[in-house]
Parts: sequence; C-alpha cells; structure tokens
Amino acid sequence: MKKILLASIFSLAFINTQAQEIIPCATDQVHYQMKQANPLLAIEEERGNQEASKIAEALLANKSFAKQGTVRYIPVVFHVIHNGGSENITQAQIMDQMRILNEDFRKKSGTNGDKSTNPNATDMEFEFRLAQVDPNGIRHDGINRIQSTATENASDNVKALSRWNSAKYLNIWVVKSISLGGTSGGTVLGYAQFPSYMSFAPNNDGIVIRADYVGSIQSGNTSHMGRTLTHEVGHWVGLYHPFQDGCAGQSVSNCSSAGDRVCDTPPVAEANYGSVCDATLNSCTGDNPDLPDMINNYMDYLDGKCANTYTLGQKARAIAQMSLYRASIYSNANLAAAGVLPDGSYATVAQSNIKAPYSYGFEDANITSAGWRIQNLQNGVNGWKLDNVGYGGTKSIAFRNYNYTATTHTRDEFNSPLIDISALANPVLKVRLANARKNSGDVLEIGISGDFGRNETKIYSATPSLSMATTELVPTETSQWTTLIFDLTPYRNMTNARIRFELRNLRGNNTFIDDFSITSSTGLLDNLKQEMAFNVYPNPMEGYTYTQFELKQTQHIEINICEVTGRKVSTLQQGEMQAGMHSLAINRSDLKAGIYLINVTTQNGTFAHKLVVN
Ligand SMILES: [Ca+2]
Ligand SMILES: [Ca+2]
Ligand SMILES: [Ca+2]
Ligand SMILES: [Zn+2]
Repeated sequence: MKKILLASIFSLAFINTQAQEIIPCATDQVHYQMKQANPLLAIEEERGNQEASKIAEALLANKSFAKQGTVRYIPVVFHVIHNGGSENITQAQIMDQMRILNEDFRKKSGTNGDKSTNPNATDMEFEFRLAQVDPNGIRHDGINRIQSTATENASDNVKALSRWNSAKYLNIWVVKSISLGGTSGGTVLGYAQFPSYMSFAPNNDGIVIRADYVGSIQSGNTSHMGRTLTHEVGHWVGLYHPFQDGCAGQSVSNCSSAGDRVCDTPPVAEANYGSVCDATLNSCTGDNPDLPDMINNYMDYLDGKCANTYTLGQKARAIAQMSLYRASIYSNANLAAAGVLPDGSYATVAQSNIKAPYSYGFEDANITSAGWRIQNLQNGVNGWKLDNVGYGGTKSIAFRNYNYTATTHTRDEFNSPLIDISALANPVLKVRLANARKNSGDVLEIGISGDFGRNETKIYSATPSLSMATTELVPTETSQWTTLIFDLTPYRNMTNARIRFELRNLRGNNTFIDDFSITSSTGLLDNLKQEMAFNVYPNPMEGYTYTQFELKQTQHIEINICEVTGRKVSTLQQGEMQAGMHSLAINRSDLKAGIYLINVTTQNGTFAHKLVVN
C-alpha cells in the first residue's frame, strides 16, 4: 500500500518525482487555490460547516433517518469537451456511468453499491437524472459535445465553453486530461466544487472528470468502476475526504467540528491509494474506540473496486450541506424544468411532429433541418457525411473509410429524428445498405430508442459485408446495394422512436446508407421467407435441425443463430452461396434449451425465423 502525504498534492517538486502517479482527485488542490484567492470563501466554509453540523446532529437524532424514503433527485448535464478523439465518449458510456452513480448513492440492492458490510453503510437518498430539457425548454439528451483543444490539460478553462445554470443542473465536464497549475506531473482523474462555493463562484460549480474514468464500459477504466464520479459527486454534495486535516476529530466531542466533520468515519492520517483493499490499515490510533481506516469509503482514494460505502454520518452532512446551499436544485419546480417528475421518472415532453409512415432519402443539402443528426464521435475527418452516390436519387449518407489507415478504432454515428410510429399496426423499418470488407470488416449497429437514447435496443449488429473488396467500393450499380428490413412491431407504441446507426471503424471499406423508411407493411418479411422457401425442421429441435432454402441467384448470404436479446450465438453461414437448394445443419449440442432466432440476411433483406430448443 502506497501512501502519499496530503501536502504533496500542493508540492509540485514532490509530485514531479512521481511522473506517472495517479492522483485520484484534485478537489483539495483547487479548494486550496480558491481560498488563497478569496479569503471570504474560507470564512463562509467554516460558517457553513458549523450550521451543517447542527442540522446533521438533529437528523441523526431521528431513529428513522437511515431510510426516510425522501429521495432528492438532481438534474445532470454532461459537457463532453473533445477534439475528435476517444475522449468523445458515447451516450452508452455516459448511461453506464449514471447507472453506477445511482447504484452507489442509493446502495441499490444486488449491485456493487450494495456490497458494504459496514453497519453504518447507507442509502444516501440522492439520485441523479440526465436532463431531458435544456435551459431554453428544448428537448435534449443531457449531453453537450464541444470540439476544443482545451480537452487536453484541462482545468476550469473548459467551463466557459459550455455551461448550464449551476443552480439548476449538476454540470459535469468530460475531458481528455486534467492539468492544474502547470506541470502537476501526475494523472489527475477529477475534481469538484463544494456547495459553499455557490455564493462565490457559481460559474465554476460542477465536476471535471477524465473521459477514460467515466463509466466502466468502452473506454471507462475497469478497476475504478465508475467510482471516480461517485467520489467527486460526494464532494459536490458537501463531503470531505476522511483524511481532511489528518487525524483531527478523533473524539466524540470534536468529530463533528474537526476532520471530515463526520463522526462515523474514523480519522485517516493521509490518503490511502492503490488497488490493494487492505482492511487492517490504521493510520490514526488516537481515535476512541480505535477503529481501522474505512478503506472502502467512497471518499478515500483507493481504486473503485475497494470503495462501496457512504455512512449515515456522511448522509446527514450531505443533506445538511445541500439544504444550506443547493436546496432549489432538487425542488419539484426545478425538476419539472428539466423534464423530470417528482418521483424521479421522466415526464413526457414534446411529442414528435414527424409521424410514420415516414421515408427519407438523404436528398437535402442539409439533413439537420430534417431532424437528422450526425455525430462523428471519434472520426470527424472520415466519419458519416452526405455523399453524392445514392440508391434512390443522387445522395446517400456514407462513411468513406477505405483510405483510413490509423490503427485506432472509432465509433461514429448518426440518428433519425424522433418519429411517432404509434399509428402503424405493423411498423417495418427498411433501409438500403452498400458495404464491403477490406482487410477486416467494420461493425454496423442499428438501435431503436423511445426515450432519446437513454435506453436503446440493438436491432442489428453485424459486419455487413456484401463481399471482400480490395478496391474501393462506390455503389453506382443497384446490384451493389442490399436491403435491410426490420420488424418494429415490438416498439409500435413509441411516439418518439429514434433509430441510431453506429459504425465501429475497423478499417474496412466504405459504407453507404440510403432510402430509410418506416411504413406499415404486413407480410414484407414473410414474402422474403416464402420466396426463399425458408424452412427449419424439426422445430422444436431434436439432435439436429436443418435449415432448408432456395436461392434464385448466387449471392452473399449470412445466417446467424441469435438469442432473443439479439446476442449472436453462432454463425451458420457467411459468404457467397450458389443459386439452388441448400440445407445447413444445426447441432443440438451447441445450444442450451431456450428460444433462438435464426437471422437470415440476403441481398433482399433480413428476416428472423424462430427456433425452439427443448
Ligand atoms: Ca470522521
Ligand atoms: Ca484508527
Ligand atoms: Ca438518396
Ligand atoms: Zn476527492
């Protein structure tokens, strides 16, 4: 277990000898600098501490305090400051972080946030919601993306690039790297502002965090598990580190007025760092009774995998601090303005004025005005663009990455406007696709969401290769296009359906998409099945099952066996097949009992055939 003196955070000379040191949190450093610049802040901080301690003591005197059932919901906005690199993280990665933050703060049963064995571990009864309405009352997904070189070595300078009123939203700035006061020498993961800053520097209020410590999926650091933000939000609701002022606050008489001002967190001499969760550490022995350091407290510095505890005392302090400085942020009126109901669920806002049947051929000079949005997250140069080759008309949307040679893989996307599909009895999505492989294939994913992407179901995920092509694909012939068809019946109640296309660039060939439509179309998929005479027998499966079908012409065929969730279990066929009758065997021993979908993609579309395995 490595320890670094708290004072070293302020000592550049010391830090410089620790070139690659991880500095989990720079809140103390920023706090120190702010108090140097504004002595009144120190006075207000102490006044607030005294008042908060009185409120907290009164709260803790109430036996039912541990679980009041009064949850305070906080609207959140992310500002992703990026320069087109991997720091431009996806909505999915941000949603993963929101899940972890809420699990930790609510000590949600069955999650990592509920693994503490500390008897004082508690549900903080704060919860966080991505805003779905912006300050101008416009429907929003709670994520702003701003391109700026300031994403590197960022500090408070990024806050002026994008900021929503800090009295109404918790602002979180996501950056590539953080540097405070020149060459800090270490890797700072994040920092936050305390509630008492609201009277002095409301424009600085919020949290700055490194992109690769947001969430636990994609680029999110797996050993920190998204707990960097849990820690920083702890500061934002008013908590200090347990090593605040070292071993101060050791006795019953001064634990609420010294140290971290919380009596059920034993004092800690210096920050505990690293990945070894050693429960025997005891850096202050003057506390009575002498308890070991609470190494699993979210407010110490150990890796996220060690952290799982907020205590009752911390909850009381947080509620007291928030009620003193930020009470309006969780008021019902403020929640309503962000599109959140008093019970934390999302309000229904602004129904889409686009109603299916709907079709779009990308023929406009500016597809944004038609409600389409291109978000080239990580590959602005090669990403999705309007293209002068089309299946219908003269344009399509294309990702021309044939000449892309960089080794980094990127995620880039575009999405449809919100479409009300609820009037269609059998909504079917149809889209033309032209794609070829080069050395490796790109991955195209298509997802549908009814809530602006907060929750999304993948309806397609594949390497959609018509064929291997070593020359650049430019689909000037209709035969170079295929049609994807999806049954949207499971989603037919959506009044705000959004279809999102994501290409994960693995240096494949070009990809073109055209003629998007959602129409009511009974039997479209059945027609394709019938045309191929597609049959599966025996079904339910016995030892073997066979798929049998007829191809009218030689073409590329892909047949995958998938779980009903869409997860691919195995590939039965991928490549060119001759015209004529075909029979492919599926072995029972490859599959567990359950219901599967045999997904068949031909040049005329994709359909699914149900397979039952007993
Ligand atoms: Ca304490
Ligand atoms: Ca102790
Ligand atoms: Ca077109
Ligand atoms: Zn901290």
